[in-house]
Amino acid sequence: MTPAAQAETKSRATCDAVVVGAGFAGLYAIHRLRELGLSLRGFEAAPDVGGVWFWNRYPGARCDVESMQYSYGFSDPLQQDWGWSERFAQQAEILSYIRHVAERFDLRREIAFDTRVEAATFDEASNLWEVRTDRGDIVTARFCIMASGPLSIAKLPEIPGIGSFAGRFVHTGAWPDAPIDFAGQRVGIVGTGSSGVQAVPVVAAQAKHLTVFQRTPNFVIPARNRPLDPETERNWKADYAGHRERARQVGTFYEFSDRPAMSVGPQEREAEYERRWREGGVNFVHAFNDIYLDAQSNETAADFVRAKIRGIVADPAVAERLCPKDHPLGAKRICVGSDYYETFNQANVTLVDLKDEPIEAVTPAGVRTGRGEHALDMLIFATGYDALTGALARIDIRGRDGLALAEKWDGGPQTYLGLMTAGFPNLFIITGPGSPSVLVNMIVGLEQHVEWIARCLSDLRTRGVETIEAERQAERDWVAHVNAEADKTLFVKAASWYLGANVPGKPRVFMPYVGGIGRYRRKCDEVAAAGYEGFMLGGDASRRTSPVAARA
Ligand code: N01
Repeated sequence: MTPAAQAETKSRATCDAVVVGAGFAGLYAIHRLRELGLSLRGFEAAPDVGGVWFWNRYPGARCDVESMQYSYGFSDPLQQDWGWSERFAQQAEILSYIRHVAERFDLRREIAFDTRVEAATFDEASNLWEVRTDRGDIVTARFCIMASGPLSIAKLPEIPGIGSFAGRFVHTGAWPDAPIDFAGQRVGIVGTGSSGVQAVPVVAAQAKHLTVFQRTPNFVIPARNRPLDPETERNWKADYAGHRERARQVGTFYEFSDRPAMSVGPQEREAEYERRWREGGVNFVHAFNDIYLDAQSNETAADFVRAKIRGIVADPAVAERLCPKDHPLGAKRICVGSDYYETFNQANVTLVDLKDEPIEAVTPAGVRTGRGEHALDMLIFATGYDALTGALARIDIRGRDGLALAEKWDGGPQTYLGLMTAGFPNLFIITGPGSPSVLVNMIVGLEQHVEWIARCLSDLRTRGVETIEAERQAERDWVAHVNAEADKTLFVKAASWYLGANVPGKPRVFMPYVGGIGRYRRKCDEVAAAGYEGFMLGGDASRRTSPVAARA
């Protein structure tokens, strides 16, 4: 607790469940758990709903999952009423959608905004969690639902002198509300992942000069964004239920191939890549079914993209610096952009290759690399997140025997099914490590988690059970399975944020589950159907007078 909060406890309350975070996951959790009749308290650090879509207001921010797929599937009237304007929705439109959902289902009612959860402590005598916030709230709850997001802790690079910069600096993941005018400005962007790739062309179109500081070039597939055509929308809406059902097995629909890349000749392979490149989007990486699995097959796709870069970028030296060569295509999250490579043909854009000239310091006047100072008025850090574990580590979460989650996960996250972690009863994690999470359409993933948790809490109530907790052996087996599945793929061949490689000192563990959401969903359902196999059920709810027990 902050000193101010320590001085005064603002409010004390008791409820069935605390929900941390009011992005897509937290809002759906509130909706679903409210339907069960549970009393709830939600906390959100931002002033409003939206999660990553609240904070990622940087220029060019849009989703790379098609808008007809990137929306909730739990309400047919909602999905029939809402209309998207583009193939890939912009951040502002997605945020409007989330706000619409919050209003339509009256979801803000239980949520305290501008309030950050600082600690959650499990009390073994009562089997209750005590949750504390930076505003001095203390809430006692049977269940804690962590919907704090896998990509919500923006990571500024650890560069000396960062605070000395005389101009303005911003992180793409914590973008200010008021628009920033780049006209006449010398702007620097550090980072060329999905966020940087989206921001570069938009900033370059306005700024006097843009300097892009690139440490690792990424593979960028053109989005080919366009207005959503009414026929596509009509077709989707005519069978939305069917589409959603199929999405539950695959996450996002792509044109999945059943052929390995080397099973066809070079001309046919090239034609297939070309067709998908023209169509745009992540569909490109599904041209063959072994792009993520086989190094030789992957190299054919990587070669295709590198040839495109060399064809688009006029200066051969710049083109070469933009060509990714140190990791397989897709092993770092594939980027989807609009005119990204074309932007480097503009006279007002400079690419700085940090492999040639590493950043030494940020100075009051700009960025100093091994080759001199780049003078700047404004600096944008598109440097990513402390992914998957960052938001949980920031909260002082203590389970049995006072064990801190951060301490338990010191060598890497350990979960059973990505949903719970042993020693922390009744604490659920939505789209955390050990679940498909960031590897699938996030909304499909979080709906599956929320629905599983809702079913679980309903079952516990029916049985008069007070606690559910992952068994240590089940957790060990699951972590081993998650690692074994990752090791079969090329994902582990890149120093990516999936592995925590972007955060100095973070253990290198491949965190999301690559086994596919259909398979994962079946496993979760089987576990529940078998009486929550691998979980320990404990306590007798009938002894208690908590709201949960009262209704049991
Ligand atoms: O972050 P990133 P992001 N000095 O971690 C560089 C989702 N997303 O915000 O690769 C210099 O991918 C770093 O370099 P390197 C999506 O899942 C989706 O772009 O570590 N550079 C890298 O280039 C995505 O994957 C959408 O060598 C430094 C960049 O900063 C995830 O969010 C849009 C550095 C960080 O890239 C994160 O994307 C946006 C340093 N000290 C985001 N530290 C869409 O739906 C880091 N970098 C389209």
